[in-house]
Amino acid sequence: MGSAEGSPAFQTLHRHTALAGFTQAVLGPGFTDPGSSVMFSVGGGRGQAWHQDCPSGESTGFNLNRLIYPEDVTLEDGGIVAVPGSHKLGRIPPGGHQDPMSGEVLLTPAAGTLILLHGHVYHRVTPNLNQRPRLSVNFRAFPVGVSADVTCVGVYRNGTVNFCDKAKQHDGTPAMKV
Ligand SMILES: O=C(O)CCC(=O)C(=O)O
Ligand SMILES: [Fe+2]
Repeated sequence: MGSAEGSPAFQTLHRHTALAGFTQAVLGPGFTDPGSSVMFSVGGGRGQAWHQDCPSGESTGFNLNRLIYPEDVTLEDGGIVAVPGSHKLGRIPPGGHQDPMSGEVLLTPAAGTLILLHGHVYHRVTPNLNQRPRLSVNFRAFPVGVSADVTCVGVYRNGTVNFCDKAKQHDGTPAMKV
């Protein structure tokens, strides 16, 4: 993961009027979108374990992922799997990091695809079986009044990880036990 904020190409994409329009349609006016992240999921990697980007609890704070895929993503590269409607189901239940969940949907985005994903939705990325990295760009947005710090704590099936305290790790390594 790295910052691409200095790149004119990323700034153009980040500030694209269509992206702002979609975001405003979902979040309403006054949203913030402070940064961007580029994720290289290494070839032969373990994907990303089931997670929610932030705690769902009683708080209504959440992030909106705006995921853009610059290259075709095949199942072998690592599909993105999500459970529609799960942002209303509370904390992700305990279980295996890549075990199928009821109602899950698999997406293999073509180059240029934009996926809007509520941060409380249960989601995972399947292992990259190829030797080339899988690429995704995320311009996270936050509703008015919600700090970007809301995503400090990622929620996994068997624990949580505070990414503001330590380096990001999405490979299914057991997180802090709850
Ligand atoms: O790379 C992906 O397809 C999903 C990444 C993800 O879960 C996230 O950025 O929160
Ligand atoms: Fe995520």
